[in-house]
Amino acid sequence: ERSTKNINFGAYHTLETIYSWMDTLVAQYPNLVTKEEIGKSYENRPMYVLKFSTGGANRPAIWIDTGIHSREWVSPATGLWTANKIASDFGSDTSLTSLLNTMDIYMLILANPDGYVYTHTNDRMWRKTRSINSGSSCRGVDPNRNWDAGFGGPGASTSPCSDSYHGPFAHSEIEVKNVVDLIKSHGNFKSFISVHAYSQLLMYPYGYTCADVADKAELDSIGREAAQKLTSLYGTYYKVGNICNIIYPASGGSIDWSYDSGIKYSFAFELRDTGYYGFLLPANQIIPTASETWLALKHILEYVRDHPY
Ligand code: PAY
Ligand code: ZN
Repeated sequence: ERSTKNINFGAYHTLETIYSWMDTLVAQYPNLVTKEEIGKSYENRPMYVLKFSTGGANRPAIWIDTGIHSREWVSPATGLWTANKIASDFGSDTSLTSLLNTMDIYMLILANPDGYVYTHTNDRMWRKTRSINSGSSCRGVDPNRNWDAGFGGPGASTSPCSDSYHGPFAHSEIEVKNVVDLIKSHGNFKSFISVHAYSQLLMYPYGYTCADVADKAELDSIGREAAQKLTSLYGTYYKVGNICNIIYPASGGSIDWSYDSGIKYSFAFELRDTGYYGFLLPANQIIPTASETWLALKHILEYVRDHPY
């Protein structure tokens, strides 16, 4: 497009356009939004988080990442819309405003920048990172099997050619390590939300085991209420449950790691659809997807705000 000022939220964009739009957002809302580089990707691209903060020092915070799997394009597209929504509603939406008066929100919109670029240039169906695997001609590690949470367990592959390859060791992927380092050094995250597509699910831990988490009852009820709000907009049906039971066992996932690191309100979304278009969700569904998802996100955010721990 001619200008990122007029970015079309109803279209899919390249990494370059998304990164330059971030600067536009920061310029438009300098008292709320900053852009911070959390490190570089394997191929040396910067990884940026958008931080929404009204001040304070190390306030309790909410983490939202999109695009960890590069082919799931509606995820970062929803992230863009959501970042703009948070910035533009601040000051007028009383609930969001009260939240931002006591908490910060961090959004990592492109959690797998190398993979994202590769889906634009070479292979639309690329899921993993782009790191070189020693002893194999197959590249990439599944960045949602690489976290130090049941690493190497069920639902992860030992084969570098697999789409669910867990990698040589936990946090081997610099993209994962950058997030782990930020979350640990910050030390005050209360919620961790990872956004994938597709399947229309709202999930909580665990994926590495089908055993219940200690907070299952609470997470399940938050998830159900959030999904109900999502459905209220257009009738989109979501299932709610723990990863292992409602999709499949999957070890080394991000929200299992965050939960086991003490971040109780850990959730993962699988956005639209249920497989008709799958990863190739038409762009005219981006804004409806983001709009309905926002209702669920807002419910989680408000719950976290109202239940300090
Ligand atoms: O945290 O979302 C989670 C765990 C389950 C996902 C995973 O395999 O990492 C589910 C898949 C995903 O979003 O990556 C589902 C999609 C449709 C796929 O690639 O199979
Ligand atoms: Zn995914």
